[in-house]
Amino acid sequence: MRKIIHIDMDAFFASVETASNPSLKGMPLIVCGNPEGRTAVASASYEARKFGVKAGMGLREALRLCPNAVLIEGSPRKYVTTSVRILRILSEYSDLLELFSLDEAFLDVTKTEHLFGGARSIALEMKRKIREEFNITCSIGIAPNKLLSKLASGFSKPDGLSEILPEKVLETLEDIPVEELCGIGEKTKEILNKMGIRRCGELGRFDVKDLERVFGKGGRMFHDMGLGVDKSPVHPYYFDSVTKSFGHSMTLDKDSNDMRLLNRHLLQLSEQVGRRLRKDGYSGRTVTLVIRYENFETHSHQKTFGYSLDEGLEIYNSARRILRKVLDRNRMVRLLGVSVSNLSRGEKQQNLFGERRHDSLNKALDEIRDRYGEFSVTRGSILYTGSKQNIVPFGMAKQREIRR
Ligand code: DCP
Ligand code: CA
Repeated sequence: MRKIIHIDMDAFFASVETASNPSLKGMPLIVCGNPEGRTAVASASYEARKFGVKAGMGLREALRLCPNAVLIEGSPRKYVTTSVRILRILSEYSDLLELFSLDEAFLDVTKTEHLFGGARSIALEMKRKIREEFNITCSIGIAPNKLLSKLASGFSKPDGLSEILPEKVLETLEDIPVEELCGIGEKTKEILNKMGIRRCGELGRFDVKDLERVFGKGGRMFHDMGLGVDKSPVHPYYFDSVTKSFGHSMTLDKDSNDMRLLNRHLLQLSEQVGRRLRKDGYSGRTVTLVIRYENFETHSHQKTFGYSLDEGLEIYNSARRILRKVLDRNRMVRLLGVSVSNLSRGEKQQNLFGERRHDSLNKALDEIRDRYGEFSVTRGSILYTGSKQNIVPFGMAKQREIRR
């Protein structure tokens, strides 16, 4: 039986702001993008939530509900720094640490909990350290898998700590509305409700075949979810892989500089690389193109993405762009090679609607690093992919506090 911890920072952006300016403590606080533009609520303090203010809500509506709210234009860099520092604390308790979004992480402590007096002690210690170091609170769930630990962390927010014991799983799930499970979004909920399924208990007892008829492969996953079954592993962020890259190269039948022909070969190579990556359960962020000219002079060029690739077409698109940029068209090409490196391992599972699961950590952090000033948080589901919530863009302007 595994022991998984899910940790979720309470009102994360708002808490970080309050921690850096304690005079805000106890006030209804809204962190948003540029308050003078069209923006939405990114994070609302619990005091603001009492008035009905929620993340994703337009600022105008939020202010109608809570006219006295203090507005703060968010500073993404501050949240990323805090997030990374918090991660460091969490990583003291297990190597199996997965950042699920900027302020949520899973920790598999199955093999390490005994070193710290059990998962509960770990949770309490993490809470204490985060409070002492950052003056912010978090909510923690402990359970035999990710699905249930994420559910449990929401049981008594803010500053909560809840555990779902293996023998209590079904009892706990029985009356919980299906949409509280991570991965059951609005659309799925509606379809399930129409089928007469409102609670997890009902979902777990529903005929799998009927669910499969409606949801295809997803049917079984939903059924499992209703029973609290989730085998997905905690994907560690830093995957120290022995395999460093996957690549293919080919010597052309005849040296050529015909772009159409070269692209055709690139597509074929990219498809091969993608297939091998997927077969071995890898994806990678760096695409490298190797060009050898007729005189054996060999060049390699690469591009690194903020997310992982494992599909031929994506790899091809990137390789083709590199080729277009770097190819010396006055020379004949003898060999082409495509490889993908910067690998991480983990199932890239399809969601119901065929969307891809992007590594939320990489995405969140890289997007901010690459284009500071724009910030988006993608919330994934554990098993499939997440749908994008409202994106709150932050301007480049310095953090301002607007008192109204
Ligand atoms: N976020 C955002 N835009 C959204 C939702 C969230 O920019 N539409 C950002 C701001 C949040 C952070 O992501 O502080 C974490 O999102 P959560 O949904 O976990 O919200 P909070 O941490 O603010 O609150 P909670 O205490 O409910 O976890
Ligand atoms: Ca949170």
